[in-house]
Amino acid sequence: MRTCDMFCRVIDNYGDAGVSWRLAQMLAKEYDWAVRLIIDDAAVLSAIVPTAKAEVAPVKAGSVTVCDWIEDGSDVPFRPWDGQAADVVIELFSCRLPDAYEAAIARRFETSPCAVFALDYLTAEKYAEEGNGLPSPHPRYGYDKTFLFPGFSEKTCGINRERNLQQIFNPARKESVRKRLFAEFGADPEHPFTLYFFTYPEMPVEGFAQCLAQDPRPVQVLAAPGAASARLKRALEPLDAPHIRFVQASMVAQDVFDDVLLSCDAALIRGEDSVLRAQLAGIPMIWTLYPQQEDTHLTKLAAFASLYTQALPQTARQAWLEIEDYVNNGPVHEHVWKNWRDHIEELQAGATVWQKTLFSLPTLAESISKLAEKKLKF
Ligand code: TRH
Repeated sequence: MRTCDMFCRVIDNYGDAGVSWRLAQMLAKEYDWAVRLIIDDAAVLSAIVPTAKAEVAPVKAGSVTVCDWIEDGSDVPFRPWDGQAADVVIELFSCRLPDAYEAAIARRFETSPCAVFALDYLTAEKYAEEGNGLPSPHPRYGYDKTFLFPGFSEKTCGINRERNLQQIFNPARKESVRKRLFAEFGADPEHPFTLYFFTYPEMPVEGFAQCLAQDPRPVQVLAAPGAASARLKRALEPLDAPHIRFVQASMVAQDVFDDVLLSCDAALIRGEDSVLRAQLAGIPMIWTLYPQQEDTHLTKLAAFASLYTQALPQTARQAWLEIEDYVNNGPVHEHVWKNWRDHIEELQAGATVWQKTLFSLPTLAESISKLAEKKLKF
């Protein structure tokens, strides 16, 4: 039985917990590893995976135990801990491992190998290919930590997706799932165009409400909980736009989230994990990126755009790029939504091509397990 300890600090929102949980699940279920997810804010994880609660429990092959991260200064980074490092250790998103745990890794290396990884965010930028698999010696103990960069090519460690994803996003499930879920939300399952809306408050939400109002085609907005959705609702109220139906969705468990995406015709979606799920669902999507200082998110967007739009005809490509610029960068452009919808069929065809590309990439769990086995041989 392989043991694996994953460490995650929640910076904000749900993404860090969401990505960690998915990966932990895949390593446990697809590779039969005994995984401990040590997280500093288990409450955030519980919000999207209600069954995932921190517990002091022994680890089991094929399952994930969630543990509270006990802050530095303690000799015990989580409980129960026997003072040993696991076979595989994953430090997520530069969270820095606890001192006591690093010392345990160094002790383990004296007698047997340990596979230590630092997992970064998903990106289409070149550095993901260049940096993936590179080792970095620990400044104090000298053992190697290997960088893992998820990305959209074979040279990266791939994407965080299940092996059996085609079953989850099976179009044959769409109609029944949609009927059931939309009834729960009070949405119309027969509506010709439903947009799932899950974005950051930094987005120009009021301007987007105007864009929706200016295009007379009916749209049902299924809005995720959050400040941006509340603002969209307020902004739509005074507009005389009976063709827009606003429906508030509740927070759903991560597996139901996939079904929500499968049920919708398109998504305006944020972050890392959610946007990847929308792509895997094969629906046209507009991506609002996690805003970063010095606008580095725009560089990230440009790298992604160069891949994602490859299968699109020029005019559809332009429409997608313009709406992306609008939602992430905010220049006033009242026709972006209308132009984007004008190209919805081409955008849908492009989304299907891209979905196939994603299904052909290595999965993150597969890359980690292969690399780990190599490292553990020496
Ligand atoms: O929530 P996010 O914006 O979070 C992250 C973090 O802020 C992180 O620090 C940052 O670096 C990263 O964004 C880019 O976005 P994300 O990644 O899309 O995560 C949301 C998770 O929440 C995802 O796993 C899906 C899940 N979710 C549900 O399970 N149910 C829901 O109803 C909703 C709305 C989301």
